Amino acid sequence: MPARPDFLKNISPHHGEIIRGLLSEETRQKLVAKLDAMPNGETWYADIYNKAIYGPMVFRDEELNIVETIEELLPDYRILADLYLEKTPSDQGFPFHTDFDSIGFMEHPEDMLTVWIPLTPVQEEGSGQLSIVMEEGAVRLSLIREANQLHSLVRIVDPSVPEHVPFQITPQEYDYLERIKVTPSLDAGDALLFCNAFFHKSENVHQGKRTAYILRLVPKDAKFSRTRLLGLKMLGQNLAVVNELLEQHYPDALETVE
Ligand SMILES: O=C(O)CCC(=O)C(=O)O
Ligand SMILES: [Fe+2]
Repeated sequence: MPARPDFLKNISPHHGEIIRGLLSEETRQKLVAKLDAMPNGETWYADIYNKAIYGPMVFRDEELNIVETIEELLPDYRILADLYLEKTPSDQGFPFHTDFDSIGFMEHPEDMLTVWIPLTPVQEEGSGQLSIVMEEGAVRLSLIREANQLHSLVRIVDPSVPEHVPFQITPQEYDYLERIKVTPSLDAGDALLFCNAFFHKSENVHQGKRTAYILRLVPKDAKFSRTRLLGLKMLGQNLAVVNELLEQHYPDALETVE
């Protein structure tokens, strides 16, 4: 992994970090047993993954010790949500994207940090690794998309804001992302930290299935946007977390929409 340049550190200090052996073999087995026993989710994620559970909230399970593990690793952060994705050769997964259904509500979306933990090894082509971008050109491009999407969310709540042309990635830009992407090799239970406001991509699986448990972290002092939380609520996105944040930070806003 190349050294993180200052511009990247200043926007997202942990982007691209790899933690070896974050989850012990024992924890991983317990986690897999719990996720296996849970039914497939019902959100649109389940259309592009073999199994996708949006917010199984298993990190709250004391026996897994995940909250303490993260507290030790990143004491300035707390876990907001989790996600489980099972990918097989017939599942397309995500091409280069950023995650605005998860982070559109942050005052600073780049503050949200993902801890991506493969539960099967992802060490070669065809194993379903996760690729991220680290170059300033690509990160700036993702921030253009961020501004564009946050503007659209504001428009949901206030239609008097004029529409802006949608963000579209050109074939040249896509080729550029492919050329400069970084694809770490990880063992089961290792973790890749990345900023999900920056482009990332799910690589192909050639055989069997790749499983990943994903944590969304926010700084303990993170600020959330009332308008954009309401926008996501109106869109019906990520409702478990959005409703919880509205109740905690803007209970008055709930009276207006319900
Ligand atoms: O694991 C995957 O296939 C995609 C994960 C992803 O896009 C994310 O965690 O934001
Ligand atoms: Fe993503």
